[in-house]
Order: sequence, then structure tokens, then C-alpha cells
Amino acid sequence: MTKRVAIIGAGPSGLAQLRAFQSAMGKGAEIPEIVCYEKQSNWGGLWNYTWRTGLDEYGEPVHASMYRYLWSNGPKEGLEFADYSFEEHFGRPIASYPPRAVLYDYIEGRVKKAGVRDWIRFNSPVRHVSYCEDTGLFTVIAQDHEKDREYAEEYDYVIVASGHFSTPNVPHFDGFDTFNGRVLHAHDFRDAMEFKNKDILIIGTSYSAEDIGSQCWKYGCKSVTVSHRTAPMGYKWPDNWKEVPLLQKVERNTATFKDGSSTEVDAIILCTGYLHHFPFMAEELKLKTNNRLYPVNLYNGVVWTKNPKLMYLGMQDQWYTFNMFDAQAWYARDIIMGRLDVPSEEEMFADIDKWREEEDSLPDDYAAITFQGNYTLHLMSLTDYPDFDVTDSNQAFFEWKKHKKENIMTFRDNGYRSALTGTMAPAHHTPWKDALDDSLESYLQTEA
Ligand code: FAD
Ligand code: NA7
Repeated sequence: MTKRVAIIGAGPSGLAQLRAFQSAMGKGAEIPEIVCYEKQSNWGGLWNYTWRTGLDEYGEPVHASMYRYLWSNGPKEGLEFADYSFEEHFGRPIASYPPRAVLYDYIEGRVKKAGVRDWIRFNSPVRHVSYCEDTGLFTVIAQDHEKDREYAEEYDYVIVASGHFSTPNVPHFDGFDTFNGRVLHAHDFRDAMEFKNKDILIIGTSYSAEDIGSQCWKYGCKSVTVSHRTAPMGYKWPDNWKEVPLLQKVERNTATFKDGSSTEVDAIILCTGYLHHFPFMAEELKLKTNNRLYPVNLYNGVVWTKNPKLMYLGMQDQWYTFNMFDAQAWYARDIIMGRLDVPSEEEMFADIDKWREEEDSLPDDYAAITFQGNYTLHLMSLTDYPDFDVTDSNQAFFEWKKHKKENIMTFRDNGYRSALTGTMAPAHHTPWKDALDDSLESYLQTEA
């Protein structure tokens, strides 16, 4: 009987899995029956923008954490699909930091070409996944919002590709309940214009803090104060931007920090990261990890060691994204199709330990990028995913870091070489700080 595979999520990771199977089919292989469950009404995952926050039209938690005016926070040369270049999609070279809508178009272009949309059941959140030792099958319970019914189906394999930047980590600080402005998490941030002429306080020092602060600055907020728990970001910020120690308390509009300093603020944005959250997985199948490069219990970063018929995609903290998800998806496919074996549980754990020990000893971000590049390369070497030169992609990331250090508000004006086509990206027609229109049409114009 044909094997059945359930994929949970049709974001970049889930779509990578669909494309991996379709690619094998295109080369004449017999593939399993594939069912992809997607909670939203369209594909693209976080790249599928919605104005909604809180709950969606069906009462489901809104998945989206992306906001208007979001431009890629890393060079596109670091994420390019090895089987579908930017040049193939857009018909010409484009600049290195596309806005969200442009990247969405690129993600969609590949899967439209592959013709895999019919494999996806939209408006279909998975409610529960369990495994039966006797039958050797998973039961997936899902909601069909269009027919307003819950139903169960059985599968030989399950691939969890539901993302991990959607359920906010929301700490409490003293006095929040007395604050006279809005307190929100980055997950609910949508439009920087809301904060025009306002003094904003940001908690956190990672990508969301840096980028949401920069958005608010770009769209005319009065000042940005960023509060750190561990260390300041240390970039050369504009004059109306300062970095302060951790927030201690809030009294009405006054925020006081660990060093005793204080400032008046109109809004507080918690850029405090996300939780790996899988309420739909049975306890013994549930990944529990913090945000790191090599999560626990996943052999080769993908295979659930306690039951190798279960796999997780894209659960790593991410320098590499789309091409790493692809490498994982091709690997997962080849295990399912019997082309690759997994070793004993003991060997899997020993291998995981080796990677995690290396991760723990990485001295800096440059080493972390190389680590994730090597991980992606390792997976690619196991399958027929087209080769690309990881050294070139690492190099794009290294230059990106250097450009951020030089000037955090102009780093997106730089271009990098594609590891696939060798083409140097052209400059964009308008510097990022002056480009207020983030539409696909505006971005693809050749002149301002
Ligand atoms: P997601 O994109 O999160 O997709 C998961 C999918 O699973 C969603 O469609 C969701 O609806 C679905 N789903 C979830 N639960 C269920 C369920 N129970 N049942 C059915 N379906 C479900 N990466 C970059 O490369 N460049 C960037 O510039 C960049 N910017 C980012 C900015 C923000 C604000 C955030 C939060 C992330 C950013 N990322 C960026 C990283 C991002 O994680 C990846 O680009 C990518 O979206 C991850 O793909 P994914 O498929 O693993 O997860
Ligand atoms: P990250 O990268 O997980 O970073 C979370 C940040 O939040 C980090 O600076 C943490 O500080 C900080 N944090 C977490 N909890 C607290 C508390 N309790 N108090 C103060 N600060 C805290 O999440 P991001 O949202 O920035 O990025 C996620 C993805 O979105 C990323 O891949 C991008 O592509 C976009 P720490 O350094 O641990 O002290």
C-alpha cells in the first residue's frame, strides 16, 4: 500500500517538503501520498502578511509575526533556493534585501512552478498528533474550518513544519498594569506609523528589537530606547536612539532601568523572542527546546530520535533559512522513501551531542554562521539537492555583519554575489531609509 505522509504547515519549510517530493516525482520516482495541513487560508507561512493580530476569523491564534515595511534582515544571497534562483524568478538580477512582498513572490514562484498547491488543505489547523505502537501509525486530528468539522486520519510519517516564531515569549515587568500607553509584543506589531512622534521603549536586543526600532525610526518616531538583559547591541545608532540596562519598573509613563536612570515613554514593545510551542503534539512526540542552532532530540537537526518516522523542519535558530529548510526537506524525503537509513538511537544521540558540543564552543557570530553553513552542507551531501557554494553564502553573511557594524541604517544598501549564478546584486534604486513604499511594484522598478 502507498505510504501516507502528513506535513503540518505550508510555510517555507513545509513548502520545501512538498517541492522535495515533487522533484523526486519529476525524476520518475514513485512518491508517497502527501497531505499538507495549513492553518491559514494561503501558503507562505510568516511571509503571508495579515493585518490581523490576536485571533483570526475562526478564533485561531494568528500565526503571522511579520509587519508592514519589513525588508529582509539578511542578504537574499544567504537564503536563495539552490533549485530556483532569484534571476530565474524575476528574469534579471535584483538587489540584495528585498521587502517581504518580493520574497513572498519568490517563495510562491517556485511552488507554483512545481504545481503542489493541490496537496495542501487550507484553513485546516492540526489539533492533535499521536502514535500507536501496535499499528505503527500516527493519527492526525485536524479541523476543517470550511466544512466546520473535526476529523482524524492515519499516516505512516509526520513532518512538523509549523514554525517557531509565532507564539510570543512575554515577560512581565513591575508596573506594567499602571502604564498609560500600549504594551505589545513584536508578534502584534504591524505598522510603524502607529508610533510616529512617539517615544518608544523596546525590550530585547536581537533581530526584532533592532528591526522594529529601525522601522519606527524610519517612519518618524520621536525616540527609541532599547533595554537589554545581557548586553547592548552596540551599533552606531542615530542621535535619538539610546541603549540602557534592563527595565526595573514602570510608573505611569516613566520607565526606570537597572542603573537607576529613567525615561518617559509612550509605548513599550517587547521584542523578547518566541516559544517553541507545539500544543498539538502528544507529550512523547513534543519538541521542547530553546531557540538554538542545534535543538535537542533531533538527529541531523530533523529526525525525532525516539521515533524516526516523525520529523521536524526549521526548528533551529536561523542564519540560514530557505536553503537550509530545503536541505532538511530533501533529507527527510529520502529517509521516507527508503533511500537513506537512520542509525541506532544510541548513535543518533552521540551524533547530536557532538554537534551541540561544537555549538556550545562557538566563539562568535562568524563561527555560528560557519557552523550552520556546514550543517546545511552536510545535509546537502546526503541527497540530490542541487549543490551550491556554502562558502559564498557564508561570505555574504560575513559582509552583511561588517556592513551592519559600519552603519546599521545603511547596511541594506549593499549588494552581494549569488552563490548560484555568480551574479553581483545591483544597487537598489533608493536607499533603504528613504524607501517608504515597500510594495513589489516599487521595488522592481529600475529607477526611483
Ligand atoms: P513559518 O513561516 O512560521 O510557517 C509555518 C506554517 O505552519 C504557517 O503557515 C502556519 O500557519 C502553519 N501552522 C502552524 N501551526 C499549525 C497547525 N497546528 N496546523 C496547521 N498549520 C499550522 N527569515 C529570513 O530568511 N529573512 C528574513 O528577513 C526574516 N525575517 C523575519 C522576520 C520576522 C518578524 C520573523 C518572525 C521571522 C523572520 N525570518 C526571516 C525567519 C522565518 O522563520 C523564516 O523565514 C521562515 O518563515 C520559517 O519558515 P517555516 O515554514 O519554518 O515557519
Ligand atoms: P530572539 O532572536 O530569540 O531574541 C530574543 C531577545 O529577547 C533576546 O535579545 C533576549 O535577550 C531577549 N529576552 C528574552 N526574554 C527576556 C526577558 N525576560 N527580559 C529581557 N529580555 C529578554 O527573538 P527575535 O524576535 O529578536 O528574533 C526572532 C526571529 O525574528 C529572527 O530569526 C529574525 O529573523 C526575526 P538575551 O540576549 O537572551 O538576554
